[in-house]
Amino acid sequence: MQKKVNILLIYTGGTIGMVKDYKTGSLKAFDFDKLLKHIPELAQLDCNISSVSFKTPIDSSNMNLKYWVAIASIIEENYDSHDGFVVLHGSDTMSYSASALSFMLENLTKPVIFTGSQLPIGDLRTDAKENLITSIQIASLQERNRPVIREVGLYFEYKLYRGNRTTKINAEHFEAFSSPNYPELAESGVNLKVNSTFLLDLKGNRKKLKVHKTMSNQVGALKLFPGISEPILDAVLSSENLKVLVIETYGAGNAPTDEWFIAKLKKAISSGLHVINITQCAGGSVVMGHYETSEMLKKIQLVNGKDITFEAAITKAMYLLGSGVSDKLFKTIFETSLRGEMQ
Ligand code: ASN
Repeated sequence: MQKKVNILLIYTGGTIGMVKDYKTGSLKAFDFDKLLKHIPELAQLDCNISSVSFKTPIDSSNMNLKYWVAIASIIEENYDSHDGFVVLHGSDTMSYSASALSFMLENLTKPVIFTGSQLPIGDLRTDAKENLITSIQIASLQERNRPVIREVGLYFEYKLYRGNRTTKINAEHFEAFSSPNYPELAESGVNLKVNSTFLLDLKGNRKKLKVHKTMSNQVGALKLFPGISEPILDAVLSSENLKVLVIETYGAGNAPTDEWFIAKLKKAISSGLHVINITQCAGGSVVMGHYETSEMLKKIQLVNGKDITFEAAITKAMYLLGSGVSDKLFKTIFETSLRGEMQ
């Protein structure tokens, strides 16, 4: 007989648990116990649910590295006693957090499902109930007494995605996320359909969970646009303590061929800055050398971000810097898929 699974809900904040401040009219986070009272349906689920909450729930625009460590630590402390984890999180930065946690939790063999909502749980037309209930069901899925999902996922509006492949694409629609370069892991319709072939498979890896709690914020980003000027590039490149710069280039990884642009990047790279080339297109991949406009970038050793999302690129860089990866190995490791975040 299958044992009842234990699910831990981790409440960090976000719209899902917000109420209107009638003085200002704006939404603010509120108490987690009140949130559970809004979903009596949880009692019908065939699993044991326990919960922990951030002392002060946050709007996810205030998310930072310290909070990521807090989430990772809660999962670490409860890893052996629980079969799955559901993280309730604001949607604004959920893709960053799901990406960050995917890197921080090495050798993960249990589900960590991020979810939230566009409307508060107390709202009549809320999307919160479906998102929360199905996330718990997904985290509870077992096959031969082991979890079906063994990675960090993000569930929103009937779809489960690989967390580090997602991006928030809409501030209004219930379908707020997309995973442009990787198929859905599961879809909720009349049946809960899991696309097993796309799940992360550790292939017999029996290593223990390793939680990485050192992340570095010595990371910056630059989005290219036609007419970008030298002082802008200078300002970014001369930022104090900058170790990694993520550049959002055009199309398949293309950039202006102006001499000053290439020369400044080249100089920065030879002084130890890691410059990562990702595309500002929602879908598709960087292919350096495909066009003349990316040949020089390849030559001066930009790191190839391939089809990684902006969110995963930033958090992977934070993780690699925090792990103390040597300058020599940074490029090779960044270009390798660690948690299914890139091709
Ligand atoms: N501002 C909210 C947050 O990210 C948005 C939401 O959850 N839908 O916390």
